[in-house]
Amino acid sequence: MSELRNDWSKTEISALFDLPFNDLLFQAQSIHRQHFDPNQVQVSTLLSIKTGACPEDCGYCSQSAKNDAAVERERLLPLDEVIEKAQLAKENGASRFCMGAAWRNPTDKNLDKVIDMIIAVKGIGLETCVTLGMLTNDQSQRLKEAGLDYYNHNLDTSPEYYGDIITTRTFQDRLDTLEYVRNANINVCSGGIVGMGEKQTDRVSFLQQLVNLPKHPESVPINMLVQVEGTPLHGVDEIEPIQFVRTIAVARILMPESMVRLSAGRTEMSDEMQALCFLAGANSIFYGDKLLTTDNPDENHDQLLFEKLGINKKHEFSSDHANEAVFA
Ligand code: SAM
Ligand code: DTB
Ligand code: SF4
Repeated sequence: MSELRNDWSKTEISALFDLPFNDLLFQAQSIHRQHFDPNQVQVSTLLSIKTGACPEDCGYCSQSAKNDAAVERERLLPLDEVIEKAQLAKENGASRFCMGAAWRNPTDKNLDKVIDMIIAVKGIGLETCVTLGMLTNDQSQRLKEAGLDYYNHNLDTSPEYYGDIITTRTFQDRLDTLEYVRNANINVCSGGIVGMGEKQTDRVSFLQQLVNLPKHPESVPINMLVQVEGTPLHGVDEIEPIQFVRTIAVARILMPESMVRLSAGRTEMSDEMQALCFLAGANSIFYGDKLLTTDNPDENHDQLLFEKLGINKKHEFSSDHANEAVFA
């Protein structure tokens, strides 16, 4: 079994990126097989519970009030609408329901409403994940008490490139929120975005930050930038597909027991590129035709891709149902 380390140097991580592609993929797939069923992929469905008009200035995001992207601004969704969407996600085979809000941070009043949603979605028999921006220690504890399974909060990029992408909150703010979530004993979902014009050294540094957290995040979303018109990053040089696959493989090698999620950007990827990502150790995706505001491949296409690749959907349950895998 590969050991879990939190002391990776940039030189070591760079050396992984620079391996011949076949050697890198062989190593990643070998490690993957020590910890996971190689033919199983976990699926989560996303819902934007509060869209647009966000005060933050994230350069990639369609929902920032500071960007000119044409997203329809919406208030916090009513509970019955969330329940309806969660039920549909469950019928379509999702095991986790992730709710995202375009907030810098939730107010305590808004948190009450999100807590009602978490309780209702858990009642349907789905795992819950929310991404609401920065949290305080107390808010993290309240989410834990409500039974939240995962909190998503991404580091997004390297500390060195971060200031080119976001100026309204610091990299340290993100680390602080992750610490509160970890202290509250909620599973951590944290990753970032590649294809934002960063260099390979930034991808090295970003993964170094994630792997050297006191504990590896249980879930690591690797997003490929979805270029949205009206955002500052629209038109940036795209990441070369093989470099993207390398990033997935390195994440898998560094964090052998974490779920590595092939997240945003799949609409722009060929089936062959996604197959390489699964070979490199990705074992989770977002399922359903929409991410938060942008398109995701439709469910029929994903179902067909899974059939072509012989992949089963993993039905993951909370810890009290651990190891209860059901093959579709
Ligand atoms: N507002 C909260 C926050 O930023 O912490 C939660 C929602 S935010 C949309 C969640 C994550 O989605 C971001 O941290 C970013 O990594 C990812 N994301 C947003 N827009 C994206 C895009 N255009 N392409 C790829 N990933 C994106
Ligand atoms: C994550 O890392 N990716 C998801 C989820 N966490 C919340 C969001 C992707 C958003 C893509 C752009 C959009 O649909 O607005
Ligand atoms: Fe707001 Fe989150 Fe988008 Fe940043 S990523 S602008 S915080 S919704």
